[in-house]
Amino acid sequence: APRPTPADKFSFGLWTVGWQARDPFGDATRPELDAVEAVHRLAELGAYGITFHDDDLIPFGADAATRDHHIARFRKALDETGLVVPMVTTNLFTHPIFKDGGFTSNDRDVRRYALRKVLRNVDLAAELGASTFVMWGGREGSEYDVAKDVRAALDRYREAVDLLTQYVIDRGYNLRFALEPKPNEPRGDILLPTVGHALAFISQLAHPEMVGLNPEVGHEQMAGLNYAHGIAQALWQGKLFHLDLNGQRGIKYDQDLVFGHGDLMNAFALVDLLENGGPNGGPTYDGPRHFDYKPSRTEDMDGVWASAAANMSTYLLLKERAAAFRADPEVVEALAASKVGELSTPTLDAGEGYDEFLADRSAFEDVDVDAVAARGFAFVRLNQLAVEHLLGAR
Ligand code: 3MF
Ligand code: MG
Ligand code: MG
Ligand code: MG
Repeated sequence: APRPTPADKFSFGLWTVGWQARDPFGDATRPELDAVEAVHRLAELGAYGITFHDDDLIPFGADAATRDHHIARFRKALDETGLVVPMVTTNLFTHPIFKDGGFTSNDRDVRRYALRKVLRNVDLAAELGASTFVMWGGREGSEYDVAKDVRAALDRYREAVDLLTQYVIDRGYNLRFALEPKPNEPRGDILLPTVGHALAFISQLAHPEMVGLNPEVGHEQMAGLNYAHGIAQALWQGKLFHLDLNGQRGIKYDQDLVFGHGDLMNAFALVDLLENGGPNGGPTYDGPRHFDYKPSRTEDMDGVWASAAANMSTYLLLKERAAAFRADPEVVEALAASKVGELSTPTLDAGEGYDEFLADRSAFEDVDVDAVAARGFAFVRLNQLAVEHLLGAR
């Protein structure tokens, strides 16, 4: 497999390789991982960045001296390795105070506390040079429809995000926010459950240009949705600020498997989209290729590092396979036969208004509907070529 280098822009959450594999039914299966060791090991594996929640680095409730100590050690490790911090995020889900949410808790004291926790962490993000601040509202939701006024919750969510964007503007920070949708878990239902909901929410904000998305593979797939489609729409709307790559097998709990260890065909389409701009070579994504996965509970520490490496090598293999797919003359011919490029041709002629369009008999009156309906699109042949490239058979 190809060896990753910092130029590939792979980054990992500190909470991913650091996960001790505690789950709702079982205790930790692995020891604590020191943040400094995580930085060194990830750098050795060829990553370029590391991301974290405030509480991953600094224990919740630590005093100022302890906080400074943890930040200083972490900074030193970054300096020693050249690893960067492209993104920072806040934990508003672990501590019991957030059991009914942070920005949208029914309890106003909790909302004020949550917002202060985030503001403090926004300062740290700017200090460490991050350009993206991710917000996953994992506890912003409910189990009981009668207990949550969703419209009021969205007002409070907007109020919080508007305060944060104004703060960043006034401080002159080079920071944008990225909302991370998720349909459920740990709440029965979470607000902003999908890419589409989050995009619609952003349109209601005071500074929509400063807020985009951090879509996660598994989160969209938990809702039965097509991740590559969601990413394509986020790119189309200029809202793909960051992403969480991992693997998920179907509509079930959030599995956080290694990237590609779920829907591999969709991962192939995704990498083709990010790297080549998709079928017709549209805009690509040049931000971090960020992994938010969990080394499975069955793994020891060797397994943790093997799984971290697996994320990157799967991505690079898919990138190679996607390039080979694009370069294959048979694929070029199959794409044309399937009229994939024709979708980029505007439906109306240049300068054509509805008067000219209505006068064009060839568009309607003279159409041989049965003949047009009989044309096949040959999509299956095209997809089989993708499968063959993916399997290394071409
Ligand atoms: C939960 C997640 C989160 C977010 C993280 C970043 C713990 O399902 O995906 O990871 O990615 O909070 O903001
Ligand atoms: Mg997740
Ligand atoms: Mg997940
Ligand atoms: Mg995530």
